[in-house]
Amino acid sequence: MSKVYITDTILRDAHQSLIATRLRTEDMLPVCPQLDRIGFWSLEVWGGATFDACLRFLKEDPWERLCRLREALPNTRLQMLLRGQNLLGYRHYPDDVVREFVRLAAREGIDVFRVFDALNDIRNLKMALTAVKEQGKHAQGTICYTISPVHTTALYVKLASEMVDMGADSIAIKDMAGLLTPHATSELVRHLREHVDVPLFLHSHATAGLAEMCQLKAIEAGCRHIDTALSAFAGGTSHPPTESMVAALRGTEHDTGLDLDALQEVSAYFAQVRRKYRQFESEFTGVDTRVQVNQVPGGMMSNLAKQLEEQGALNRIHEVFAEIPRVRRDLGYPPLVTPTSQIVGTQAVLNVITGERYKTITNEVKRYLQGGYGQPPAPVDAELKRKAIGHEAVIEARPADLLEPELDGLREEIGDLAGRDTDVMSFALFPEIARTFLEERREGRLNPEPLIPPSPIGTAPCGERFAPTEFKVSVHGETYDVHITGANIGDQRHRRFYITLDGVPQEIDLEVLSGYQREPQAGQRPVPSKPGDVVTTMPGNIVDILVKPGDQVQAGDGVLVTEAMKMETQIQAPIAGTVTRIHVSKGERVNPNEVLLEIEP
Ligand code: PYR
Repeated sequence: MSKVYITDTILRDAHQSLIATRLRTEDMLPVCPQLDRIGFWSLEVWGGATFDACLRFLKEDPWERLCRLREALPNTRLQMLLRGQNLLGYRHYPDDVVREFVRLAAREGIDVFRVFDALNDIRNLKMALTAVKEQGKHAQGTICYTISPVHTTALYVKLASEMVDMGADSIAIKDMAGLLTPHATSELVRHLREHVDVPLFLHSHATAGLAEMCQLKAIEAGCRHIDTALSAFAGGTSHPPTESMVAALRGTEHDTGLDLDALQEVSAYFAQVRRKYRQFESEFTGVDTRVQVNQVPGGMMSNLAKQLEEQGALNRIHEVFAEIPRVRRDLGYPPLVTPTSQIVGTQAVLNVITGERYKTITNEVKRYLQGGYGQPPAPVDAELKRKAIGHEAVIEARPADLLEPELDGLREEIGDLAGRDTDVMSFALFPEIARTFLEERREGRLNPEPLIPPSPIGTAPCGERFAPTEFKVSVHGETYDVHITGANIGDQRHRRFYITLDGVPQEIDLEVLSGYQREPQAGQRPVPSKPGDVVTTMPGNIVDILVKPGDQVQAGDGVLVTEAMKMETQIQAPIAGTVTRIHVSKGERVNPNEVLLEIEP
């Protein structure tokens, strides 16, 4: 017998891939006793984007989630996805933060740490893998699978061998976009088995409709561990259905031994639960074979659609799909996975909507070109590099070697607001979001974004009346299907509406200007009219203001930093002169076609 073992992703990657990471702990806990009896090799329950989503949207303490899952699943290994030196964020953290994070995650219940680096730069895995071993937990090294002229089977074998030398207890093949084909899987698994002597795990998203075939081929080639998702949250940008793989292997030498009836019962529970989250369903999460051509992973497609829609440029999405492989080539073929998927995707959007490639270059692309994320897999485009960072020296060292320890300073900075060591860690990972979370928690006003009740319109109990929530809206000759899926009345003046626009989830923030007693306000920002008016190309938030009134600037000097879709862009002075007026403050929302700052020649 060569039994196959299942890691089910229902509590992490499956909902991250299908409903924007919104599954709440309250919907996980009731079914945990049944999940715990199934006999999975592990359950992936934590990490990836769940930490950010808990703090940002669900207003849950991610550490408390882990602790409660640990209690509810005493007999099952709990697994997490860790982005190497990026932990669960989008930048490199210093080693003291990485080590402490792993210690806390192990203490709170994680048994298996799957550790990856978006560039497959194994220097970025070393600290995390070492820290996992220090805690006596299972350290899984990860190959991010992609296709390019430099990504060969030999390279993957070399990476895997180096990870094993670093102490990895197993190796995962992470096919985040669903690029593997059955033949390529066979070959890769066969070579890895020949050269590395630890268990192999296959994690392949079903985006291209090939993942079940790849899993079967992997199993035939000697892989004994596959990632699946209970069928209620399977398929498309998620994973192959657990029940289908269990059925496919039943009665063979690879029988998983799992009880199909029990699996189906748990899956039925999740099918009901999924209805509650329908506002987060997206038309971009089904099977999409385009990924085999453009390599854009499913999760990234919906992000791109959102970015473009904010620009009123959704009709240009195909130009962006074509631009992504070009940006990826310019950047030396990084695999597209957090954070490189956001880095490449946002730059491709900018290249399309500004009408000129690299007219605006995000800070993350600059940092990437400076070596701030590690070594790109292949040489980057020399002209782009010159344009983005001039003759600045490129970091050759492991990026985190240049980072000073942060933890003591952060502990002091957050002070009493952190009730426990895990709060300090949340603050270390996401300073702004965690601070807001901790303040709201202290003030007893943690409000998760609302879910609309599942009852369809018109079936409300007698006497209740609902305002209409579905519309066709025509603007400038374009017609859109708008569905209001939820609302959050923050205070009298600020309201947030959750809608879908042609099926894509969106948020709208409204400030009520009439019928409301307003504080006296500064005037609205002016419309640009002169060469020294500084504007943004993308809607976003002000992260930093680099100048003050009276400062002298040269054309090209950075004056503001904005953030859109988690990527920062430095806005430069269009002319040389004196900064005369600043119309923004940190944290404010800004849009194109308004003056953020004025420079007089
Ligand atoms: C994450 O980093 O969140 C992935 O799922 C790859």
